[in-house]
Amino acid sequence: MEIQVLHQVMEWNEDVSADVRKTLSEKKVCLINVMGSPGAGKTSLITALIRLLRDHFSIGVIEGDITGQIDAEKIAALHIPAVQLNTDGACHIEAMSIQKILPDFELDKLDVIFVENIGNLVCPAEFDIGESFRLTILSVPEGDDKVVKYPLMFTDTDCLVLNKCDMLPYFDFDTQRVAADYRGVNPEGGLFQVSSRTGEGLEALAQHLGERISAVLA
Ligand SMILES: Nc1nc2c(ncn2[C@@H]2O[C@H](COP(=O)(O)OP(=O)(O)OP(=O)(O)O)[C@@H](O)[C@H]2O)c(=O)[nH]1
Ligand SMILES: [Mg+2]
Ligand SMILES: [Zn+2]
Repeated sequence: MEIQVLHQVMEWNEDVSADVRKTLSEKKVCLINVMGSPGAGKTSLITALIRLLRDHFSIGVIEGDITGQIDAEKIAALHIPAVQLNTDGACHIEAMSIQKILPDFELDKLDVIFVENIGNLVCPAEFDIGESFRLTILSVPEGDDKVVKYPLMFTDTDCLVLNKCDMLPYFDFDTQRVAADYRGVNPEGGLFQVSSRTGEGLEALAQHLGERISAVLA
């Protein structure tokens, strides 16, 4: 399968997140910025959510990776429009790249674009890419102290998804501690416990996202 690969603009650029947001607002497309560590389950969760949401919304995906197109191939295999963004070493996605990629999608036909950010719990949170909302994934094997240690990723998000909950019996991971830490820094944010593997908790998350998407489309 032929995947379109674009490269991130590396020189410093002005913040174009407002332009991206304006374009998406005119076209009524909801951009969801999915962030989390390498291997937290970003692609797995996006894939699972596509299955639950595709009957209701027209979906596209931008896959951010330093190099390669493994994740975009997984999305394209579901017959979902996918563009691979290679940052060539940069550890986050910038709005400039999103602005460059948007013309590759038929925006008039799309309702949602998931952006899988670079696997990184730090600087993706510092960059507004013009998203409608942010989703942060923390997976059980990463440990339950991450909200305290990487605060920005949890304060500057709209929704925290605890993934790999099927692994809870095998790790010392205190979900109540994570919930309390998260509530302390982000009282308004959504919180969902899921397993992208077993499907546990995904219906509730899909329902929540569906409501958020519908609000953008209205
Ligand atoms: N047990 C379990 N494994 C999971 C779950 N979600 C994802 N995985 C596994 O975790 C590994 C990483 O998942 P990915 O979806 O590739 O993670 P990612 O965040 O997209 O990784 P990068 O794109 O490399 O940053 C894979 O082996 C998945 O099968 C889950 O809910 N439970
Ligand atoms: Mg991935
Ligand atoms: Zn970075």
